[in-house]
Amino acid sequence: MASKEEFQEQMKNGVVEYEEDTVREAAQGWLDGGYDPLEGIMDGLAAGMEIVGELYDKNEYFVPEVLMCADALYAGLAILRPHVPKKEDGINAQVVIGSIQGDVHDIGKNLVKMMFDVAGWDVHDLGRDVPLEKFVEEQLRTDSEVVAMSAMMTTTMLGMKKVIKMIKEKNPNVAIMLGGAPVTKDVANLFGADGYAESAGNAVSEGIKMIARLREMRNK
Ligand code: B12
Repeated sequence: MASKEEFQEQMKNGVVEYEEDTVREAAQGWLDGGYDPLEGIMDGLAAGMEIVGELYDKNEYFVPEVLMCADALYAGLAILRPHVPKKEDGINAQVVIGSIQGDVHDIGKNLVKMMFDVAGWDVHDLGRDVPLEKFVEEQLRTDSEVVAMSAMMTTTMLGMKKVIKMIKEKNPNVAIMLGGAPVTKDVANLFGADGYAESAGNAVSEGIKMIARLREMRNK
């Protein structure tokens, strides 16, 4: 049987080389070896997608290759994701999440969604290319305290500012979190968001901080 490092490399390279079967086998081997599924997702699958991003930036990969890489990543995710344990001491909270209108990038959003999910939050996932008003409607429908939006393009990112304005007008007691490659803490502040996280790894802790501030304000 391959070692932990070997399985991790196979997942990473399998995503880069868009070899779905290799990724599936390595993900299964990772599970059979008793290794942490979340670590496999982040350090194997997502790490592979980072390399894909670099290849795309260097014009070595184009959209068709990248799409196949995304498929390979999702094939591995389908195997590992059901085995990520839910935290028992999760807080009682709801989040609406989606990739903003015009943006079909959803890999990062789905990783963030997974982190909220395993942390015990109720997650209302609107998917990708979500019309701006849909975020407002879903927040009102579910009465969620947090709305999390993802944008991967500088053009689509601007839609988030509009959503923040629309939500705050209807309901000021909502904490809005932004993320995605072109978004920075400064952009989030400028747009009037309440929170920002650079990666899926710290999205939940940022969400918890926002909720604590919100509940404190409500109790004043
Ligand atoms: C994969 C990919 C695609 C895939 C998407 C598949 C899918 N299902 O998602 C496909 C091939 C469809 C695609 C299409 C396009 N793409 Co593209 N794509 C990428 C690529 C290579 C990787 C993105 C990715 O998945 N990264 C891996 C994940 C794990 O990382 P992540 O998304 O950054 O997410 C992490 C954090 O950002 C954060 N995060 C993300 N969302 C959120 C949300 C919240 C709330 C929080 C807290 C955190 C958070 O947490 C995540 C995990 O840690 C990037 C290049 C890059 N370097 O980013 C280009 C990139 C995003 N694409 C780009 C472009 C231009 C396009 C196209 C216009 C290309 C074209 N000519 O058609 C189309 C646009 C389609 C559209 N309308 O959306 C540009 C955007 C440029 C810009 N700044 O505006 C990039 C940056 C490439 C480049 N350098 O030019 N793309």
